[in-house]
Amino acid sequence: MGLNTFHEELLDRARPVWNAILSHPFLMATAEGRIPHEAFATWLQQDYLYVAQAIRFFSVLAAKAPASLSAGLAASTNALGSELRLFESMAADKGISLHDLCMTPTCHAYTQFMLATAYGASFEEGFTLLYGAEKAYFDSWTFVRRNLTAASPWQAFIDKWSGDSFRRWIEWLELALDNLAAAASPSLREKMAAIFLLTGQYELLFWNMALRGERWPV
Ligand code: MP5
Repeated sequence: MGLNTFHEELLDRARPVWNAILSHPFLMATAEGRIPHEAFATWLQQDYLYVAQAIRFFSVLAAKAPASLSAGLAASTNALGSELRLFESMAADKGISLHDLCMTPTCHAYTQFMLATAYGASFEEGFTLLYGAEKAYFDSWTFVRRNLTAASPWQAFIDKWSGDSFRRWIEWLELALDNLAAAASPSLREKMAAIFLLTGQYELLFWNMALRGERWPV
């Protein structure tokens, strides 16, 4: 345990949440080519709204970052613009509308949590949220890629989040997070761990939301 890096310790503590993500029926059905169009469309629409808020989240983090991390964060903020274009071209290709979308409760809560953490908590906590969200996507889409039974209509998304350049970004985040944690007090490290667990829970809720077609009660 003493030999573990901080990000490994976080993943270890979040194992039940991660196991639930990596056995999620949304991901298995996507891998096996039997995800209902409606469920995937809901994910695509809601993630489009999520990424638009992620641009704000990244920008706030970049502004608060120590000099050693600000360029890396600023570059990835810029990359999110082309990510939105990918959602738009995939949506157009598959006949999914991106107009007049309304956030589901889970997308709303998750993005509010993201922005509140970036604005109100320490940089270290915001950065931990970023790592949790990105790592959850890397692991989720890598799971889909490994379990693919045939060519997927959603291949562009699978490639984006399971490919080499995204893996290098994850490694950059892990090294940076471990360095931040090494310089942090024990109480700050505990706050970072709490943020990481919440992020994992929201990632799980996001797949639930898409699969079940979550709606506001009224
Ligand atoms: C990501 C995402 C990955 N697009 N959506 C959710 C719900 N979690 C994580 O973030 P990014 O910035 O698209 O790589």
